[in-house]
Amino acid sequence: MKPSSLQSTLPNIPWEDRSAGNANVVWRYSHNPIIPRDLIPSSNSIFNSAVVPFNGTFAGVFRCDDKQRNMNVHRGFSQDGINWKLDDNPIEWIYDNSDCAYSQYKYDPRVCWIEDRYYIMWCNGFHGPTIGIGYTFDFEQFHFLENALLPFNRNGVPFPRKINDKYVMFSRPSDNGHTPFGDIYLSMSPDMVHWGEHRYVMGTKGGWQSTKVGAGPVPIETPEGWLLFYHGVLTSCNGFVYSFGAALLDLDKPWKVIYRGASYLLSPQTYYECVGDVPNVAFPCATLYDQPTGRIAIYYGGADTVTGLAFCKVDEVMEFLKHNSEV
Ligand code: BMA
Repeated sequence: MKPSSLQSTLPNIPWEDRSAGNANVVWRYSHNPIIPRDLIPSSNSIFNSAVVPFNGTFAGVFRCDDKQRNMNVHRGFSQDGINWKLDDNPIEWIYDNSDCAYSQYKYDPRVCWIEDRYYIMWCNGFHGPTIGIGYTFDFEQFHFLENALLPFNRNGVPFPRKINDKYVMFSRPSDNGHTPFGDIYLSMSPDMVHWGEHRYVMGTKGGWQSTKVGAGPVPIETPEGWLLFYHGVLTSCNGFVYSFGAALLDLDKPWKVIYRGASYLLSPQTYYECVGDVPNVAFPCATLYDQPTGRIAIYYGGADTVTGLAFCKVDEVMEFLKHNSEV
C-alpha cells in the first residue's frame, strides 16, 4: 500500500460558517486578526506563521519581528487554534552539527508532521536567504539541520509524506532583495539533508500572479492530487500586492500541474491586509484540515503585521479549480 497523508481527522478545527450573501470560495474569520502585532512584549509584528495539530490541541512556529526589526521564529500553543500563547523569546536551537550553526535571521516558517516528528522549514539568513530545516518531537527541544539549498531561495515548503521514497519540498529561487521574479520548483531528498532531482512546477501568469509565485502551506493530499495554496504577486504602481490562489498537482509526480485557478481565492481587501508595515499582503503559511467534513482553516499573514484566519471546504476548492483552471 502507498503511504498516505489522506486520513486527517481534526474535528476541533477552528471554524466559522460562510456568512449569508458571501459567495466566495474562501472566506475570512469575522474576528480577524486572531493574532495582533503586539501579542508578546517583544514583538513589532506577528505574521506568516505555521500551526499544526498537537496532542489534541494546537502548536505553532510564529514569525515575530522584534522591536529592533530582527526577524525570528517563536513557539506557540493554543487550545482552539484561535487564541494563542507565544513565547516572548525566539526558539533556541540545538545544533546537531555545529558547522551549520549560523542564522542571521529566520522568517516565514512552515511546519509539518512527517513520519515521526515535526519538521520546520523557514527562510534562513545564511549569507543571503535560503531554506533552513529543523525538527522537533515535542515542541520543547528544537534541532537545527543543514540548510537545504544554497542562497538565494525562499518559501521552502515540505510535503507531508515521502513520494517514491523521497522527501519532497517546494522552493522558490530568488535574489538577495525584494525579488521581482519567482517560480515554484521542487526538490527531493533521501534524508532531509541532501537535496536534488530538482523539478520546475509552475511560474508566473497574468494579473494577480504576474510578478512571482511561491508555495504557501504544506500541500493537502486528496484522492485527485495535491492541493496547493500559493501566493501570487502583482506589481502595481504602489508596489507588490500579495494574493493567494490554488492549484492541484499530480500525486506521484507533483511537478505536473493538473489544475490551476485563474483567479485568486483571497486578495488583500480588508483593513488588516491593506494597512500595516507592508501594505496589501495576504500571505498563507499553514492550513488545518479535517478530512471527514472537508473543512480547511487557512492561516495567513496580513500586511506583514498580523495573523488572520480564513476558511474553505475542500470540495468547493476542487470545483472551483475544475471550472476555472488555466494551467
Ligand atoms: C516576501 C517575504 C514575506 C513577506 C512578503 C511581503 O518577500 O519577505 O515574508 O510577507 O515579501 O513583504
